[in-house]
Amino acid sequence: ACKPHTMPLREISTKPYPDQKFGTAGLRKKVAVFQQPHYLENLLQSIFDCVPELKGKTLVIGGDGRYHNRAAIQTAIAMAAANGVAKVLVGQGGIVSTPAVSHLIRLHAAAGGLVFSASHNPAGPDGDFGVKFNIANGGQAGETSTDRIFARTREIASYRISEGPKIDLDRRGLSRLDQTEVEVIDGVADYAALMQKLFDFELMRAWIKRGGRVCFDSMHAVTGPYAQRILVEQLGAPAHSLLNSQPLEDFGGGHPDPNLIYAKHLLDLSNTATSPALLAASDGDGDRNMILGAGVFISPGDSLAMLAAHLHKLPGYKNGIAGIARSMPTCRAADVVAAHLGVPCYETPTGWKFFCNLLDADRITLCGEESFGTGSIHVREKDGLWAVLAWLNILAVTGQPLRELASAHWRQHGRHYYQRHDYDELPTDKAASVLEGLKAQFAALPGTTLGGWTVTAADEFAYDDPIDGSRATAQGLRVVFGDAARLIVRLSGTGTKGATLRLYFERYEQSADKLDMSTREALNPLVTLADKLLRVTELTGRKAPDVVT
Ligand code: VG1
Ligand code: CO
Repeated sequence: ACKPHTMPLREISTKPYPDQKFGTAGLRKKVAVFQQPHYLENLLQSIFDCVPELKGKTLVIGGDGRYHNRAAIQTAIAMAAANGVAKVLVGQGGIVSTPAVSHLIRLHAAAGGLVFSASHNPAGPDGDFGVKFNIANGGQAGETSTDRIFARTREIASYRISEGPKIDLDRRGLSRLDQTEVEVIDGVADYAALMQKLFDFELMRAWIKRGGRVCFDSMHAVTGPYAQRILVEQLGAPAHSLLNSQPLEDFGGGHPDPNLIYAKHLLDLSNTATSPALLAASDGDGDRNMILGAGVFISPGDSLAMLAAHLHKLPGYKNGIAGIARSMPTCRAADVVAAHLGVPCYETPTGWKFFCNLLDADRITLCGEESFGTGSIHVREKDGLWAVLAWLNILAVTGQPLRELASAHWRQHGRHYYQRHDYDELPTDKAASVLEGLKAQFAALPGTTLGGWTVTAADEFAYDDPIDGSRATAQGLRVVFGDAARLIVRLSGTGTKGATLRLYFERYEQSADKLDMSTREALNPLVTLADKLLRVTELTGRKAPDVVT
């Protein structure tokens, strides 16, 4: 029976949930916020109201397995039924990675998808929860659409929800809720089939059989079942190649952020004599990746550039690449490869949704972000396991160790040293004062020489989408020293407590004697210069960044 549930108007006017605005990647809040009566319902009804295309069509639902995932999925299914969605596809156990949701939407011509995830943010009853809404192309809804949804959350007075029975999420198969067909599917199968089309599974299997070793850490988040199926069952890697592959509601108390801090054990392992040839980790919802080889860490910016240089060797990309895109703070290593290949390189604001128009228009084949996110035209989200398989395929096809591939790349194209410094949980006004302080110096900066580099531009990044003409403003501040270096400052759009200030440092070197510096040594002059320019300590009281990656 589908009875419209009417939320009393009084409740709306005293509690308009003023904070349901989407950030860089969906809406993220503490679990307790999502558990407030009608909070999730308010948001979901606003989505159904603003996206009438969902009526009579298919909706894909999945999540990263974190605490509250199952409850949220039941609510979403019941509301989809009451709002006239024809079919819901939901992953078994509620588990579907972000890139796999993107693929399922495209494969089944769904009108959209919901991903319940706050990515790497800590999980559990005291942790975070999140909602991402993806549209028919498989990518996250753009800002115009999410702003409309946000506005709607403040207007609605009621929502529709079915009062039928709960769906058994653990049993695969078809059932019905009111007029809606609900199918619980294997969240891995279609994704694994897609990977088989893109990569040379025969060659990778042979490489592993010959003794090529891989170590992949799922960090107790969503990629465990994917890695088990693909790396172990399909490619023949021994079971001990996988670490932490059981998805847990609290991610085992860990922080599934694949970087040198939270996956330091992989860095340590890569520096031992018995290191596997490829070491990798993925994040909470499976869209990011960290890549290491024996004795070498591949920075995300390098990974993007090197993938661009080798991609044509892989079956799914044998015709080469149409172009590359990187988010503005990502280092310019990809630009160098793009110029070498004679293809365009686009610079977009942070957040994967900005790549989707370029992918849809075939302007780019590959794109990436400094935050350990890489992906391609195969879906409309970044894809952690895809990047790991791409690298595995490159190792198998070139027969060269990762370390040698990296040095050869730097010798040919030069090296971009890169680091990000995060200051977490700052009072919002203090974080803003750092940005304002830098902005105030913009007019005076060009032409001045600082730390041996001359400023060629200082501005606030804005992006005009070349496909739909939309403009995104206030996307971060940048101080550019020609090709030699860049300093970038922006505020995070994914944090749930206070403001997170991110500082990005980039330095480019081409001469042979400067290709093997430590990142720290290479960037030290830039960090010193930033201290003077930004006065972070003076303005925020913080002596050092909380996280350096
Ligand atoms: C961060 C990263 C950004 C990434 C976003 C979502 O955003 O910097 O590159 O796209 O997280 O990734 P911000 O606004 O906090 O800097 V994920 O894996 O958390 O969905
Ligand atoms: Co993620």
